[in-house]
Amino acid sequence: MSFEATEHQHVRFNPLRGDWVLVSPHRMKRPWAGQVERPAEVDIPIHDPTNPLCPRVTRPNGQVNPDYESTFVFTNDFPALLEEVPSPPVSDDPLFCAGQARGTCRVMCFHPHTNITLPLMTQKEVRAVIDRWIMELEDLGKKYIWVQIFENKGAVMGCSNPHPHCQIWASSFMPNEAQLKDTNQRQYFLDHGTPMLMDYVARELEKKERLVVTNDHWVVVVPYWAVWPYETMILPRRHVIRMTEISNAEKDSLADIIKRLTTKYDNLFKCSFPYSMGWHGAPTGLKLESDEKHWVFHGCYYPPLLRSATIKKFMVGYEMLAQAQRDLTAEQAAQKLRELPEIHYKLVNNE
Ligand code: H2U
Repeated sequence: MSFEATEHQHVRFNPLRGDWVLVSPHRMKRPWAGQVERPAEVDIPIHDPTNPLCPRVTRPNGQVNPDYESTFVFTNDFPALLEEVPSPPVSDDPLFCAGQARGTCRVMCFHPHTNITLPLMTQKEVRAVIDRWIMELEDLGKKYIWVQIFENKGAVMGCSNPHPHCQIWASSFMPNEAQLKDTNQRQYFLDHGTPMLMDYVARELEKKERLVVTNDHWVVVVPYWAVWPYETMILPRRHVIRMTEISNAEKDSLADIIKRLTTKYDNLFKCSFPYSMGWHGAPTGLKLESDEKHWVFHGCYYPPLLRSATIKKFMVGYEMLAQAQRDLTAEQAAQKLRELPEIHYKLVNNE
C-alpha cells in the first residue's frame, strides 16, 4: 500500500514554530454528536446606541465616541497592559521567574456601521483599515518591541461585540509566538541564507496544491503545517519585513486579497465566518535599528469551524496534552476554499 496524504495519518513540521501537527484525514468520516455552536447573530442593527463601539455613543467609562466616518482608534478601557506599573522583584530562582511587562492596548473600529464586516466593506474601506493599521504600527512601534494587531471575529472566538473592530496590544517584551517565529526564521536564514517565508511562498507558487487566492502582490495559502481546519496565511510576493514597508499598490492589493479571502470564508458555510487573525512582522522599538531580514511580514487566520456554521474544532484532549491534530488535509481545505465563489453569498441571494 502506498502513502496517500488524504487517507493515511502522518505528522507535518511547522518550521515557523518548530513543532509538529498530527494529520489524521481518515477521521473526517466519523459521526458527530457533540456540541453544536449557535449560528452567529443575524439581526445586527446598522447603529446601536447601547453599543460602546458605535459612533456618538457614550462608553461605560463616560467617554463619548466621535461621529467617526471611517476608522476610529481609542485606548482600551480595560487594558491587559498599562504603560507605567511597578516591576516585579528580580529573582534568580529558576522555578519562580517573573519579568517586567509594560505596554498599551488599543481598540480599532473598522467602520461606523455595526452590521458590516470586512468582506462586505468596499475595497476602499478595507484600504482605510490597512492605512490605519500602518499608522498605529508606526506610532506604537517607536516605543514597543512588539505590536500585535489581531481581530477576534464572532462570539465563538471570544469577540465581545458585533461591531467590526480589532485590537492592538503593544508590549515591552516579545510574546511567545513572536519569539518562536523570530528564533526559527533567524536560524533558517543562518542555515540557508534566504528568508524562510520567501522560500516557502516560492515553493507554494510552484506546487499550487495549497493556494487559496492570489493577486499581483499577495499569496494566500492553507499552510502545509496548518492546525485549524481552514487556517490560512497571507504572504507577500516581495520580501517585506514589516507592514509599514508596503507600497501603495501593495496596500490596495492587500485590501483586495483580504476582501476575497474573507468572502470565501463567509461563503464556505454561508455564515459570518468566525476567526482570530493577526499580523506578524519584524519586531519594532529597539529592533527598528537592527538587521531583521530573516523576517517576512505575513498574516495568519485561525478559524475554528470544521464542518458547518455550527460545528467547530475543539483544541482539547490530545491537543492540550500532546500536540495539535487535524482531520482534513491542508490540501483538501485549500481546494475547498479555492473553489468557492468570490462574490459574497449575501450579495448573490439578497439574503
Ligand atoms: P474583543 O471583541 O476582541 O473582545 O474587543 C473589544 C475590546 O473593546 C475589549 O478588549 C474593549 C474591551 O476591553 N472595550 C472598551 O475598551 N471599552 C468599552 O466600552 C467596551 C469594550
